[in-house]
Amino acid sequence: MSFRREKYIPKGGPDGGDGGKGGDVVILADASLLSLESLAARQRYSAEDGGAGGKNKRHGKNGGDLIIKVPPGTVIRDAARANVLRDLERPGASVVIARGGRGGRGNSRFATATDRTPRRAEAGAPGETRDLALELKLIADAGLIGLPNAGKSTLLSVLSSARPRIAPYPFTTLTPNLGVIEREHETYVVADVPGLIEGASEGKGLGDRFLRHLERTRVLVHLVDASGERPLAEAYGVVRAEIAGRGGELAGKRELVVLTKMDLVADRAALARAARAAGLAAHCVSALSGEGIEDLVEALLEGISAARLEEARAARPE
Ligand SMILES: Nc1nc2c(ncn2[C@@H]2O[C@H](COP(=O)(O)OP(=O)(O)OP(=O)(O)O)[C@@H](O)[C@H]2O)c(=O)[nH]1
Ligand SMILES: [Mg+2]
Repeated sequence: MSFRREKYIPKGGPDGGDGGKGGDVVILADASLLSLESLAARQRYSAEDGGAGGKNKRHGKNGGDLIIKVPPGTVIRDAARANVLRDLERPGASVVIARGGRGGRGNSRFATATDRTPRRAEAGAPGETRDLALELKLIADAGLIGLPNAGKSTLLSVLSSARPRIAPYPFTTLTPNLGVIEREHETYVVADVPGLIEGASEGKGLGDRFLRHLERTRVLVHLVDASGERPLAEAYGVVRAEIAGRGGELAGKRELVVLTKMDLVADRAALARAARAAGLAAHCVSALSGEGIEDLVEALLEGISAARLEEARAARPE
């Protein structure tokens, strides 16, 4: 609230300006970030307040927006209701998650013919406040799947410079590992996730949590232990059933089938028959001898490139 006061104008009219708008809180997907860790240090994020209006109908300064950067793949949920508000899948995607409050109106706005000296001004509205839960869904080009002990982590270690834990027993891998393959200036990210078992889609084993990550991959690389006791068709089928049980897009993803530990296979002809009977057109590899690895990498990168191309086409507006 303010009144014009000048020499020789003892009773000037009201001249209080409006308040500025509060800043918005924006969440932006930035490809240079890989985790949400840097956000965990703070509990509360606010944009700048709007400035107060001034004399001479001066408008208050608008508050600056606060831009919170998160890695692409971040899902924003309402903390209490757990419903998804926004899914920032692509780099550059952003959302105004809380709007700043409107600025109040200065007293100059309230002058009327009957009230030339309004002694009231309007307070600004408070900005939006929200409690959010942010979750990063892993995004990789390819996801290695298979029963526990199939050789997933070992394969990741020969495909990339990742050094995941490898051991001759099931459930060695407890959280996903990422490895990067670099070819001709392109990088491809491969994820090694914990082994799947019967009932994974209903939450058995480490199940559900990791099927979720696989949804964000472009190609599935399905490993079957060629030296294992379980018949190929059965070992393959168990994992496929869990993928199907998950529902959604997962079952429709491109899949490369890989028979692992070929160095341990004595009767290759019998193995070839079993694969054919199961209808599996598989790459045969050994992480130990290196057999088949180069061919697998080529097929994998081809599959990833084709999937990326399809996505780019789908994302392009008409
Ligand atoms: N001989 C031979 N052994 C292999 C090969 N690949 C993996 N193994 C062995 O198989 C065992 C299991 O390998 P991992 O890579 O840990 O298997 P995983 O699929 O990651 O297992 P989980 O993390 O438990 O799901 C280890 O003892 C590896 O050394 C291979 O090509 N040849
Ligand atoms: Mg493993």
